[in-house]
Amino acid sequence: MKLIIAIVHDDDSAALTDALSSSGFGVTKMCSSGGFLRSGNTTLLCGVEEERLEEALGLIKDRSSGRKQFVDPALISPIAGMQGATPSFPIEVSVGGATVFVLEVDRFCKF
Ligand code: 2BA
Repeated sequence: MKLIIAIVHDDDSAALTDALSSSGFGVTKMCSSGGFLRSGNTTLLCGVEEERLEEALGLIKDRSSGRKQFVDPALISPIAGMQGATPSFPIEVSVGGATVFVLEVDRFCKF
């Protein structure tokens, strides 16, 4: 078994959760925040049998859209190499589609 950890945009999370659930995947949705933008995103946990891993990843890929956001540099974490020189104008940041980790599961039980 594999555990998919997928960090997605809040706006994609409902459709993605519905798609995974209606395809028979168990999914847990957690509220999270990015360390860079410090704004909300959604982290999904999805335990899948190995033979359905690509199917689940395909659903996540198809329903996670990349976005460009303008952010106030004062509200984000310092950008490497720009310490002391924070721009005073909004900067454009590309976010997502989905940031995905796939982990091996040692053991899965429900008590
Ligand atoms: P954030 O950390 O808020 O990052 C949002 C977006 O800001 C990132 O999009 C990236 O395009 C940009 N960004 C991040 N750090 C940056 C930096 N030091 N300088 C310039 N731009 C930077 P994504 O890469 O698509 O990441 C979306 C979210 O996925 C992240 O939100 C974070 O919550 C999560 N994430 C990304 N990589 C991760 C990792 N290696 N481990 C854990 N979580 C990760």
